[in-house]
Amino acid sequence: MGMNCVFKMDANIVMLGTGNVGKSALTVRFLTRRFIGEYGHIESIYSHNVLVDGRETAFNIWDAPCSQCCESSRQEKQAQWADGFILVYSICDRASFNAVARMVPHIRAARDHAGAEKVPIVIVGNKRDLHHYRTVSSEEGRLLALGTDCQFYEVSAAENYHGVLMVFHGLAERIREARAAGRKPAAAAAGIKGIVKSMSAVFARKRTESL
Ligand SMILES: Nc1nc2c(ncn2[C@@H]2O[C@H](COP(=O)(O)OP(=O)(O)O)[C@@H](O)[C@H]2O)c(=O)[nH]1
Ligand SMILES: [Mg+2]
Repeated sequence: MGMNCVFKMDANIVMLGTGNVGKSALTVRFLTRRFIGEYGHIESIYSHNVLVDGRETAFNIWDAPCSQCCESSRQEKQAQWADGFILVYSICDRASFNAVARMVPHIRAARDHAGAEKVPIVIVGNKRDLHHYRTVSSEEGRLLALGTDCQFYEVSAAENYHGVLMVFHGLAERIREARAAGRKPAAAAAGIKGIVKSMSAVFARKRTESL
C-alpha cells in the first residue's frame, strides 16, 4: 500500500468527438463495466480510482456532450485541463472520422511545445460490432494515428469491456511516461539527496523482501 501511494497518479482525460459516436458509452463502460444503451446528453466529470500496472491511478474523465458545439472558451479550458485526450469516431460514420482528423492538429497546436513531450492522444474507432455498416477501414484509423503520433484502437463499447479498458489504461501509461520525461529537470532541482534517500529506501525494502 505504501508503494502505491508513492506512485499515485492523477490523469485528467477529455473525451472528444462528434455526437452519437459513443463517448458516453465508452466512459460508462470503463467506469461500470456495463453497456446501458442510452446515455442522454449530460456533461460530467467522473472520477474513478483504479490500479494500472499496480499503480493507483485517479482518472478524472470529462465527458463533453458534443465537442464541436461548445464555445471556444470551454474548449480552451478543456485543452488546458487535460493530461490526455480520447478522440472518438464511429467506424460507421465517415464524418465523425473526418472530425477527429481535424481535431488532432488543433490539440497539437494548443498543447505541444518544441522540446517538450507531446500531449498523449488516443484515437478510438468505436462500434466495431457494426462491421456490416463500416465506412471507415481500420487501416485509415491506423494511418491517421501513425501520422500524428497518436495511439489507435478499434473497439466496441457495446460488446467488449476489455478493449475499452485497454484504451484508458494505454492512455494512463502514456501520461505517466510523458510526465516522467517532463519531470527530469524538476527532480534534479529538488536535489540529489532526496533521490538517494528514496532510492535507498526502495532498495532496503527490496532486500528485506528477498530474505
Ligand atoms: N452498436 C453499437 N452502438 C453503440 C456503441 N457505442 C455506443 N453505441 C450507441 O450509440 C449511441 C450514442 O452513444 P453515446 O455514448 O450516447 O454517444 P456520444 O454522443 O458520443 O456520447 C447510443 O444509442 C449507444 O447505445 C457500440 O460500440 N456499438
Ligand atoms: Mg454523450
